[in-house]
Amino acid sequence: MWEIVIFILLALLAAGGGAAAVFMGMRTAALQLKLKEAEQVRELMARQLENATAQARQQLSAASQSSSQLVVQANQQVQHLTQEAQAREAVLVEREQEVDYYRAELEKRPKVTRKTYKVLTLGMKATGKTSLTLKWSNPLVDLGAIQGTKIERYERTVSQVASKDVTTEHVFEIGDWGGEHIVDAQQELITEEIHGLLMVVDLGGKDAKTVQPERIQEQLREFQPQSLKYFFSAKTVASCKTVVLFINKADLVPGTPAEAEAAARKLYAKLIDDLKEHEDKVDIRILVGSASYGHSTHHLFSHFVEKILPKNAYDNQLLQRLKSDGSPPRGGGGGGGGPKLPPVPPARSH
Ligand SMILES: Nc1nc2c(ncn2[C@@H]2O[C@H](COP(=O)(O)OP(=O)(O)OP(=O)(O)O)[C@@H](O)[C@H]2O)c(=O)[nH]1
Ligand SMILES: [Mg+2]
Repeated sequence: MWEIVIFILLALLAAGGGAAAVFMGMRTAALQLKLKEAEQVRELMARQLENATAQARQQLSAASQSSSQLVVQANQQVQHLTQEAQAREAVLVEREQEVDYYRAELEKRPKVTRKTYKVLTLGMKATGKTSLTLKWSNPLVDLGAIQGTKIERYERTVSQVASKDVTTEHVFEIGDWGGEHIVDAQQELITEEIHGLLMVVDLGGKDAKTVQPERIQEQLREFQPQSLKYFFSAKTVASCKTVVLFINKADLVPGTPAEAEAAARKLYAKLIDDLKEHEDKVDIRILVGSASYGHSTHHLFSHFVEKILPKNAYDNQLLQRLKSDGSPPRGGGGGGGGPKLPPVPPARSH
């Protein structure tokens, strides 16, 4: 009986041992599987790590490459800018040298000063003041372009006289007042220092074809003795060297210039006499001519030069010019017994 029990027990033990062995075997297999899986995961992670490291290395090297490129570019730019600054500095130095050179040249030259002599032109509207002014102060002028004037100022350099270190430029400044502004012209006469006065009257209006006595009367009234005395105030005669009465539009009188002059002087005899009343205070000159034809106009320049310009202000060019113009008429002889006025329209040269 005991043997049976022992046998059974042994059998049970054997069976239990087998089962345990089976169990252990299964357990081992499961563990081996887990181990394999774990190894696979480890390998995967190792590969990923490797990839990530390689990528990071690549990025690092790219970054370091581009930063060194930037450094190179920056260096090049700095070099370029430095060269440019050097070039500019060289130009600047050159310019400074030029300035110094010209300054030194200027220092060597005599200084230029200006002496201005004022000539005032006045008269009633459309008597030909502007035509006349442009004729004697600048003969190359287109008279076709002239319109009514308020005030025009022209300058004409008359001469240049050089002394040791100063060149003096002598200049005529001509104020040409429009006929409608005769009061303003008188005002300037009173307030400014005037060296010459040019009174312009005419023998006919704007488009006159013959002498117009009523217009002449109007101008005689304008310049009656009461008004004339304003032109000869103490202030004016202190600086004014000459007063010229220019009787314009002599071309409206038929005949020779001598006949035209005689007729014009007769028509304006009253004004001429009234002006001569002041001859003791200032030089009075009467001229008869035509701004359109240039008759007697050149006498104005030589007359103003002779009366206004100091003798030490003449230069060679001016002397030549005066010589070719002929000396100004004495005692008011405009054309003398010269040829008849040319039957041609006014010059229109530029
Ligand atoms: N026949 C003739 N006409 C002249 C002469 N001089 C000027 N004129 C004419 O007269 C008109 C007036 O001439 P301007 O020179 O403008 O006269 P102005 O005195 O300056 O005129 P305002 O400035 O308006 O006072 C123009 O039509 C001229 O062509 C001249 O000698 N003979
Ligand atoms: Mg005018």
